Amino acid sequence: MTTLATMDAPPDATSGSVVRAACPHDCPDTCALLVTVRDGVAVSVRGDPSHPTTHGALCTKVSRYTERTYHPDRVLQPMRRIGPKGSGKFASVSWDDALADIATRLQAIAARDPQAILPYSYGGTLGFVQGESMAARFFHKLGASLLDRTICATAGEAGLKAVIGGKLGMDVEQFENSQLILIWGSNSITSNLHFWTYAQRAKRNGAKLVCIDPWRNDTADKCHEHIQLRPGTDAALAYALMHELIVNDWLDHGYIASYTVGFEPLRRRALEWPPERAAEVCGVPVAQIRQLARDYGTLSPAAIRMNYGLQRVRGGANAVRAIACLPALVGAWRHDAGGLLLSSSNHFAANGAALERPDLLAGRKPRTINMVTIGDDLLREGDSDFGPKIAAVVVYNSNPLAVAPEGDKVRQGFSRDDLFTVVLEHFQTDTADIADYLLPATTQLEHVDVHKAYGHRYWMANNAAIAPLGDAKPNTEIFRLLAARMGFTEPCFAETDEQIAAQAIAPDARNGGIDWEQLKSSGWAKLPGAAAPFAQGGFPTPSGQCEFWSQREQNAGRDPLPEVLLPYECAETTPELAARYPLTMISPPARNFLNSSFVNVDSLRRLEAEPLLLLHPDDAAVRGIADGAMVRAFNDRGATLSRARLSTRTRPGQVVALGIWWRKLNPGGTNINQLTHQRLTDLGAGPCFYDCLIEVAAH
Ligand SMILES: Nc1nc2c(c(=O)[nH]1)N[C@H]1C(S)=C(S)[C@@H](COP(=O)(O)OP(=O)(O)OC[C@H]3O[C@@H](n4cnc5c(=O)[nH]c(N)nc54)[C@H](O)[C@@H]3O)O[C@H]1N2
Ligand SMILES: Nc1nc2c(c(=O)[nH]1)N[C@H]1C(S)=C(S)[C@@H](COP(=O)(O)OP(=O)(O)OC[C@H]3O[C@@H](n4cnc5c(=O)[nH]c(N)nc54)[C@H](O)[C@@H]3O)O[C@H]1N2
Ligand SMILES: [Mo]
Repeated sequence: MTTLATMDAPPDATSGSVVRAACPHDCPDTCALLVTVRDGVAVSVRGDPSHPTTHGALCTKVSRYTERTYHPDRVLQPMRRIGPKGSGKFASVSWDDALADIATRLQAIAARDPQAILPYSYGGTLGFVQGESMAARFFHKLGASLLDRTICATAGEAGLKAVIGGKLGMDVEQFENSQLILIWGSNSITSNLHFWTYAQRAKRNGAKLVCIDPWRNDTADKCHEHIQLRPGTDAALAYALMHELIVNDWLDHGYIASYTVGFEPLRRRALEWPPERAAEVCGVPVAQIRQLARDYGTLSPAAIRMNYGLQRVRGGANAVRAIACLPALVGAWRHDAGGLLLSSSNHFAANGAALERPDLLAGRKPRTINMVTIGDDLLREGDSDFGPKIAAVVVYNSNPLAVAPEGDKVRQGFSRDDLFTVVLEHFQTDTADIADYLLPATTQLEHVDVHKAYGHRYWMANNAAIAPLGDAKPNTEIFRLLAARMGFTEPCFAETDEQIAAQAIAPDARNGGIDWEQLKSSGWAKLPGAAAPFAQGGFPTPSGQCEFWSQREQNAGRDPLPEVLLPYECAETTPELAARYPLTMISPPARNFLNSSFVNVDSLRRLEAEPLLLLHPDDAAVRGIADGAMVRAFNDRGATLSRARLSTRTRPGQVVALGIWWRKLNPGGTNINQLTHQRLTDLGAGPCFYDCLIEVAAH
């Protein structure tokens, strides 16, 4: 049955009207917002107290959303470059002139080969309307190169898919009833705050909380136990847990027999991983692994909240595969409050084909560019293998100069004088600096959108609260106008944002009866469906079972069982590199930024102060680095400056750099991605941001 929020917007007669909105950011929480508008001005953004997973609370960043929207640095007019490439010097132009010139330039390139044009977009907004709707239609009709949007989650997705069939899992609202919660590769207080509320309730109910993470982050501080493993060793830990579950017979034989395939080969593989062996690989005490296995095997219901932090290494997908085997072994899926959650995305049925219209390709099969390797790909010449040299990039909802790996290559690529770059943005980011045209985009308060979530099960509506500021336009409108200039006459290019929003929610049993008209007034609506998705099996894998052993993986020439793969860069796999660059580096999110968004919001940047590098006191001592010193972090790919913070929150030999700073706001004009590489994960072709060797020296 569908639960619909039918409450009217709370009356707020004295202080203005209240508009129901949704947080657009790339975060599992997708909060329900109440925007108070007075005389056409948004005066406050609050969390909706009636929305169960938002429960009236917002993170610091989004509670300052009006500061971001009305920021004096907002780009509010179309701008054309006047200085040399990358100088960031622009003059304002009219929309007419900008659109006419952009259309002419793109048409000339398309006449040679449309695949020389590349869209580049990611998670600036996760809305279906301002994400890949009109934009995708535009690039499909054009026949532009396709973009593989891999920069965040595809390794984890591939890992989940192999074992449980997709991005499905526990309902976050059930975690409060768990007896054991493993928070695995996630700094929940930073990046999944509303889950943390449920974890705290569970803790108050007597649950044990364990954090599995290479550094003692804020979340680890508040858990009962912290397993401080080396990055990229999670699969070994998961196998050691399986070993203990097997030898102690903490197994749910009934669940295994009814709902899984491949237990025998998995058992044999797991028996190769006694805790002693994993302890060596992971760098954690044997006793801690044994205790964790005992807890997992004996406390019920047992829940795992994985997040994407653990899959940004070479073996990221296989680590997720190994962990995804655990709930079935102990029968945790039988319980509403047991099992695992990495992403809830596939609980929703979105109508991608209607939104993006791949049929506009009309039989053409453009090449696909992986967004992780944008640095190398922009620097590649055309050839029969690669296809045409990239001649134009249209960037929206992303800031590749700051977020893509091996930043110096990315900068060099975008600096090519023969590259035509259009950037749709709110601010003059690092990427905007290097554009030929910078086009002003609206923020979530100024446009319409509809959202699913990857951390809960509610469809969310975003009504526009205010009119666009200045000359800003929604992404959709910019592509609509460009399509008209290019002579695209299909009716889909004339659809309004409302019409697009109405198509996003597919008429599919998974969505119950939820539709856009209802959603607009209710703000949010929960998907139907049982809390425990796999209580009686029903995994959307080829066999319909939880696949410990995967025929599909074997057919693809890969290991049919989860594999333990150590990082590309570490003492074991690259000893010579490790001799020169002995420190492993991870660069997880800073609490008050969202990837590279909010870095320019002064009040939030003040909270983060400066780019910080956490260094263990032993590592600092041998390098003569004092707490608070400016340090240079470097490897063969480049160098960047940070402020050293000596801390036992990290382990010896490992540094933690909180990101992601804008290059131009980071001392020295580069950021942490100057050091990361472009190699891809085992499955899913994702990035390896946390698989990186560096050296640090006093500056
Ligand atoms: N405030 C804030 N919130 C965010 C974001 C943000 O930038 N800022 N980013 C958003 C985005 S894009 C995403 S994808 C989501 C998820 O965001 P995630 O990137 O998953 O972010 P974190 O929760 O910080 O999780 C990363 C954690 O994984 C740990 N880690 C690193 N390597 C390993 C490893 O090999 N094994 C294990 N076990 N742990 C490892 C890091 O130390 C860190 O504590 O959060 C979103 N929420
Ligand atoms: N070293 C390191 N690098 C990382 C990570 C890490 O942990 N470490 N995390 C990675 C992860 S998980 C991710 S998801 C990526 C994120 O990479 P991106 O998706 O590029 O995220 P942001 O840096 O937040 O940049 C989004 C941009 O979109 C703009 N924007 C927002 N809304 C709109 C809109 O409606 N229209 C237009 N035109 N623009 C809009 C914002 O102003 C912002 O500049 O970064 C990755 N990079
Ligand atoms: Mo992400």
